Amino acid sequence: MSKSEEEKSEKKSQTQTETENEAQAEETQAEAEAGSEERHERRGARALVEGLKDEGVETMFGITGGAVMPVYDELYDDDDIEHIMMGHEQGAAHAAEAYHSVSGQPGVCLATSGPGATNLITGIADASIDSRSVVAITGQVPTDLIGNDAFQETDTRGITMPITKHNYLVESSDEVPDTVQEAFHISSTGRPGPVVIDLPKDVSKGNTQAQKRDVEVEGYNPTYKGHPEQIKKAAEAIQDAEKPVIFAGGGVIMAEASDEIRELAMENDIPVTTSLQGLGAFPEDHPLSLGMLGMHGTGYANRAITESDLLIAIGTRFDDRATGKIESFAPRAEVIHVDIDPAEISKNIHADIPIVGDAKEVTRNLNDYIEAEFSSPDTADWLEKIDDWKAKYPMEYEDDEDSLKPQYVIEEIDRMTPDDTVVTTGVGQHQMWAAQWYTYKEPRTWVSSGGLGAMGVGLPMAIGAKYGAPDQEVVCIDGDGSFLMTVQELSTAVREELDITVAILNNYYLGMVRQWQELFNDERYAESEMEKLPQFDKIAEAFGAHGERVESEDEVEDALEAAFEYDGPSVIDFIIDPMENVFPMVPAGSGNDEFIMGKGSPGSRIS
Ligand SMILES: Cc1ncc(C[n+]2csc(CCOP(=O)(O)OP(=O)(O)O)c2C)c(N)n1
Repeated sequence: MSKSEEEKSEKKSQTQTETENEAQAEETQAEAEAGSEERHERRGARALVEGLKDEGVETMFGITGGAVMPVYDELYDDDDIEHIMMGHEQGAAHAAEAYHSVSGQPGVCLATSGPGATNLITGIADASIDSRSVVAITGQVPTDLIGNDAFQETDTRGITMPITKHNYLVESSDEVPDTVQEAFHISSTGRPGPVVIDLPKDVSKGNTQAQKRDVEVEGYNPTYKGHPEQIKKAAEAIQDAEKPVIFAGGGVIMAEASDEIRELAMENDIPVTTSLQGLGAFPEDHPLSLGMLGMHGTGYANRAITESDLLIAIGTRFDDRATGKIESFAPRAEVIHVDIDPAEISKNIHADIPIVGDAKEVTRNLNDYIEAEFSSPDTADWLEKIDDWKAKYPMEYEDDEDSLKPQYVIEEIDRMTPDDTVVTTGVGQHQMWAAQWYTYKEPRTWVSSGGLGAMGVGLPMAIGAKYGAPDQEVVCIDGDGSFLMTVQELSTAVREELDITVAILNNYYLGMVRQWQELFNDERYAESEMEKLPQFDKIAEAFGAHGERVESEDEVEDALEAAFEYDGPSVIDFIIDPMENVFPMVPAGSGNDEFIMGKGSPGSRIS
């Protein structure tokens, strides 16, 4: 053999060996993979729990039942996920919502088929309209019984279709890993929202070897970056404005954009108002804060909006409680609208400068543009005018000696709690007083049902909030009617030894309804009086919580101190003036410029 032939032959045998080695390696890997797949042969329910862990879930709220038992069976000896057994599935859904609101992480709730699933509905609808990331897992009857009116069967997918961002009926155990991954992805990205995973019992009991893959959801591609030309246009409009107002919605908080909003406001001397869900987006003790706008917003926020020439609306859907009569809302303003959900742009209020994108990213870019290429507007005269309105329409109430005023109780709670305290509420007058009289300074400190307005959310939300923010004080400011709707969750709080305080503003009325009846129905108090209410302090004690009843101002401080010091759930029943109303108020159907400051008050009408 010549030298070159020798070399060739050597090379050939080397290549052969390499190829053989590679083939063997591939075979070994394939065997290993097969082995690991075999090791990963598990029930659908196990695959679900593994998926939850992969998504970082540490806490979930729920109640067991027939169709979801395999999932609970998997949780039985799992140390990584803490499951909180609630008193009612509605409570589980609200707790999951609040968990997301305070922590920014998706909240997870779990229920059985049929009544378990339908009991989640209020919380799912609430999460949908208030844009909260909730993954609701429901058991379902076995696939071969679906459609047969089987025991505890409801069409969960059909029922939740209009109130979810997306929902799944999982048809085979092999689909479980991808479904979990997709569900969390869809729920927590873009505009947050609820996603339902409906899991038939045979699917959770059946075996699968399927592993999670990196899934891409076709057609789902939220836009985070705002269009640079639009952002430039916005920066220019801000520079030229004489009477600008920033309107921050809940989207600011969801997008963690509070710092950017503060910078935009403070660097350019622009006043800020918030929606109900935007409370905490901007510190309310700052001179540029106008507080909340809308039906029970401050007189000065509503006047400023009405006179403004540039409205910078960020992360808000222009709810009608915020806008009042659309034609009278910001009639003189050019509108910049930043929202991650393109469907919100020009839905209720026409946007002159629409920007689809993430509130944080867009506002940061906007700040950069203003700094680099534009200048700040001159708002000195505008701020002076606003100060005049602050003096003319102050937030005030009549503090008479004979009765306990709800506003006073809230001021005391405000004074006695740290800035990062989380406040949850039910729905009604107490909710509006809590919005008006507690000074929110930080994002993720206000949790309430804004869009759906669901009574009963306060206590379960306080429970969810405590898990989402375990080191923060949690206070639920509740109404007597709202508290009664989910009072059973006291058993959850006691069992879990949760350090939360419930302050009931008890007016022995469905107060907000009574207020409307007084003002607009000739004082015809149809079915709004709550005679013979149970004694809530005794109820608290019966559940094993700390309970107190307070009837006068001089007992307030001591009672609150005792509650905050008590290491576990406390309930204080504050017996308040039953005829107290929430003011200012924009009567339904009126423009925000038609607010009244009190009963019989002419209020403010801008000529
Ligand atoms: C689940 C539910 N049912 C009915 C209503 C209608 N509603 C709105 S406020 C309200 C009264 C609330 O009473 P309460 O909880 O005692 O609070 P208050 O207004 O007295 O502070 C009612 C019945 C609602 N918002 N939610």
